[in-house]
Amino acid sequence: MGFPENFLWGGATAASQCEGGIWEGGRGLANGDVCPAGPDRSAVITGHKKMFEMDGEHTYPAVEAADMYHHFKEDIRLFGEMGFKVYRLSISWTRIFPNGDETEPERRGLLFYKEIFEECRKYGIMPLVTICHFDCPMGLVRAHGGWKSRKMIGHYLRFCRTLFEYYREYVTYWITFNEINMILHAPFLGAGIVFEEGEDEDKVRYQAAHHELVASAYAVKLAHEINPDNKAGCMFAAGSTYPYTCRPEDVWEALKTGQDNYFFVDVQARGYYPSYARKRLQAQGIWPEMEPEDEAALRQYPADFISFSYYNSRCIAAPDSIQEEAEGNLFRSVKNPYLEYSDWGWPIDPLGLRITLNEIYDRYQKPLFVVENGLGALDEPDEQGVIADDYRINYLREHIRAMKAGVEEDGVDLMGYTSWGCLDLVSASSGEMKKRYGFIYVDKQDDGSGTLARRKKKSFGWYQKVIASNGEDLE
Ligand code: BGP
Repeated sequence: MGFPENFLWGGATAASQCEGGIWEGGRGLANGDVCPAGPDRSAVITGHKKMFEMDGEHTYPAVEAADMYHHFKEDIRLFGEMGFKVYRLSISWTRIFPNGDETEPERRGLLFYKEIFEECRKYGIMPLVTICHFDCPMGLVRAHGGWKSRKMIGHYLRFCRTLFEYYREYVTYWITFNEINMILHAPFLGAGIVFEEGEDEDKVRYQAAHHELVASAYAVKLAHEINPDNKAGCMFAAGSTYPYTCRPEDVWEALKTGQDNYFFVDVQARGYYPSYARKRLQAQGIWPEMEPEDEAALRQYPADFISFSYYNSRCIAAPDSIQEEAEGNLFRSVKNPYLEYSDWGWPIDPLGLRITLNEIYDRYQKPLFVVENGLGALDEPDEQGVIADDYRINYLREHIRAMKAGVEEDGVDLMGYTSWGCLDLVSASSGEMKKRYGFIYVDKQDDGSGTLARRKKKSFGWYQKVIASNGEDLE
């Protein structure tokens, strides 16, 4: 009973949010580098303000981030001390192909990740690699407008092939794109897209989504060809959509919003565009342009597993019912009066994780992997430097309990759990360092000050016990 014996406990990060060192090792500029902190961030990440290089007026948190580029040995040692079985990380595309269109990879970038994987191996930690986590070479943004262009498929697959071949003996678990559905909500961050004046934004979004979906299918094919042991999964920002009331109009609106979210996984896991999407996109005149072989590729190479982030559920009301809006993971939703909210206004809903697990498993019947979950909070060290993050422990405990019930009582096939930002890093939505998720505190402040020293929070020892007991000891 409880979690399966080989359950994969661990933590997750993304290159652009933790590495820094953006001018080192021959690395090229990426979209995440030019997303500033502060009030302009939202317009930049949503593709409504063009920022192709850094200017003197803004600060750019990805430049140094948590400086994992120089601290990775210490960081992975700490992950090992916590007992991680798996570490989810992403590979910075521009460390391997600085401009995105080179034919030969950059050796220094390849060696950097090889060292990371060797370090993981020392502690018996299996890497789970996100090939593209909010990452697009600026060279390809300038040349092609990011994923607006079909040309991206070829560049992405060259990147995939390089990784699958070079890291063949280190990595067998891959995720093709992080939160692929985020292309609808943060198209510059997700896919290097900036809208031109007068462009039909939804048409652009769904065309770019189609390119990513086809690229993802071919990546699955390539992963299997290069190493039959490879497992390649899809990944989306999940969280069940609740109707605000039982009024049928609210239920209908919630169902439609849920479909918009499941659209990507419907294609990646089932292998075809669902009929609701076909009808709606055609009715709006934004059915994507396709090559004749695309639909066959989607069918032939579905994802091996479904991974997702879960931070909160969403609550949706019919447009004619005006309700207070809630924050939460770049999605708009209505404030759910039954839930508590985090320091950043995100709802906290552990049972929602169990509901979400059931919903996804019922829908696809494929192995699932929770690859992000956690609480972004203000952590203040006391005079002794102790960070007593009991609020984080409480959040994680309740979510792990809900997940356990999903496995034990509902029979969901769950491979593992990697909590988000196991080490403090830059927030994707706000660009802040002070929105912290980690078990490990990083002394880096929003004004750029700090020694970058690492310090264990109270949750560090707690998670260590959770892992050692395979999720039994949650106190
Ligand atoms: C997801 C992303 C992550 C991460 C997380 C937390 O959307 O995949 O990259 O950042 O959310 O969100 P935030 O950093 O905005 O608090």
